Order: sequence, then structure tokens, then C-alpha cells
Amino acid sequence: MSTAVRFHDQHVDETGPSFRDDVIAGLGRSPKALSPKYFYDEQGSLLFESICRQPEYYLTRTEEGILAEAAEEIAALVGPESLLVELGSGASRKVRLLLEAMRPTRYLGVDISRDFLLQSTRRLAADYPWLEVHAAWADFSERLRLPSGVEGRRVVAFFPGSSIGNFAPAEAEAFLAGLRRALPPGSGVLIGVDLVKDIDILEAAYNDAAGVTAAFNLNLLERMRRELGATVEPGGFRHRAFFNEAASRIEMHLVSEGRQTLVIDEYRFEFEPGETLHTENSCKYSVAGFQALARRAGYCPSAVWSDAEGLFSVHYLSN
Ligand code: AVI
Repeated sequence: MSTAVRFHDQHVDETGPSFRDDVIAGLGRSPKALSPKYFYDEQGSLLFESICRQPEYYLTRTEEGILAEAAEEIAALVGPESLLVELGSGASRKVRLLLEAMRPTRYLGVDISRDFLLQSTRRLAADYPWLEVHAAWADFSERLRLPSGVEGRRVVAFFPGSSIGNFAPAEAEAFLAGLRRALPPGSGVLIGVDLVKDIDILEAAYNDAAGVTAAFNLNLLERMRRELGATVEPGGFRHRAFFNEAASRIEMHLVSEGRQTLVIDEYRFEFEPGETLHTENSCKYSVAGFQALARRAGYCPSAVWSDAEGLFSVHYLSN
């Protein structure tokens, strides 16, 4: 088997809204809001990797512990000769915990950050020479398409990291239902879901002492400067993250320190002091609450694993 990565460029939907279109629409709305998918330019992807190493961000290490412990059980559920599709593959680190036990025939990493995707899938191909590695540069939040010729007896979509939490519950349900339709019958979804817990633990995870999450949030403004030539007052915004109990979600915002105007070409966006740009929701579920959502999306929740402290869950949803 060659260690080359087969690359599928699916990032060609020029009819869809661009970063510029979405920024202009999002800043023009009240309250101002932007999709969290725009965090992940190259700098943002690196900052996210660093968030995952922060002591307060329990999600990554807890999920990795669960996966390492459950790998054999997961492999037994999935069976051999599978195609493992990782959605938002990022650094493709967590999948390494499954590969030896699962021994899939093919791996397909799907990510919105092209260079990051290429680097990490190349490393994966070099480290697992027996595995056929594919990379699809795509925005899977819009629609997942399996590249032609990339098949397996069984398809398992791996969606780790509680990225599902970045959708509102109704969107998460629609996304999972769409994913079910995109995958052949008999497929499954292995998905990491963060759990509701003590508010102090939740809020600390999104306000790490080293300020990495703050830098990740503020990088959105840097990205607007870099890519759109936006004029933003240096130090004009600060990071804010808090748990909204009624909605069971962490909200991240960029808070305007004073009255200011953010300018992109002919567009001028006025901010009042304390006004925010809402940049992310990260929904937290109970195990039963997430299983109910999965059922509404048409799945059968057939297995769930958690850690001893009940911080995080990994679900296997059969199609
Ligand atoms: C990718 N996603 C699941 C992360 C989360 O926890 O919602 C993104 C993140 N935002 C701030 N810290 C991490």
C-alpha cells in the first residue's frame, strides 16, 4: 500500500456564501453573530489544538481516555473492512486510538482547513502504511458527499470532540438526519458528546488561565483583518464565555470595550460599549437527552461509553 494521500477537492461550491458574505450578514444582524466554523483558518486550527492541551479543557483528554478504553468494543460493534470517515478530522489524533483495534480498510478525513487536513492525513498515511488514506477538503456542515470510489462494507462516521454541540439542538438533529441519508444503509455514527455538569468546570474550560481560548476567539477579528482588510481597533474587543443554563450551552462572545466602528470596504458596523458579537454556542447534553435527539434523527442509539466522573460521553448510533 502506498503512503500517499488521495486528495478530493470538494471545496468548489462557489455559489455558497463566502467568509466575507457571512461576516457582512452576521455583523449587520441584531444581535450580531457569526458561525463558529470561521474560527478554523490555519492560525485558528493551531490555537484549537492548543486549547485541547489546556488543563481546564477536560473534553479532549476525557474523550481520548474513553476511546482508548472502548476501542476493542467499538471494533467488535463495527466489524471488519469498514470505511472510517472522520468529520472535522483536524489533527487526526483521536482516530489513532481506534485504528489498531478497528483495522478499517480505508480512512477518509474531511475538514474545512485544507493545509491542516493535508499535513495530518499525510502523517497518518506514513504512520499506518496498511491503511488507504483519503482526504476530502469540504465543509461537511453543509452536506457530506462520499467521494466516488471511496467505499467500505460498513461506513462509520466518526465525529469526535463534541463538535455536534456547536450546532443548536434542532440543527444537530437535522445534521444527523442528513448524515444518515448520506451514508449507505447499515452504517453507524461514533460521536463524542460533552455532558452537562457543574457550571464552574464548564466555564473554566472556556476561560483557560493561559488565555488560549481568548486568543482563539479574538483570532476571528485577526482573520477579518488578514482576509477582508477589516479595520478593527487594536484591543477593542475582549473574550467572554459563560454557561447559559436555560439553553444548556456555553456561549462565546467578543465584547466591544467601547463605542467603535468595524469597517470592511464600504460597510461600517457600529458597536455600542459592551455590545457583543456572538461567536459560538457549545451545547451540553445529558446521555438520555442526546439519545432522544439521535432517535428523532432516525438512529438507534446502540451503545454509549462515559468516564467515571460522567464528564463526557461517546455514543454509537446505528443507522
Ligand atoms: C470544536 N468544538 C467542539 C469546541 C467546543 O468546545 O465547543 C470549540 C471550542 N471553542 C472554545 N473552546 C473550544
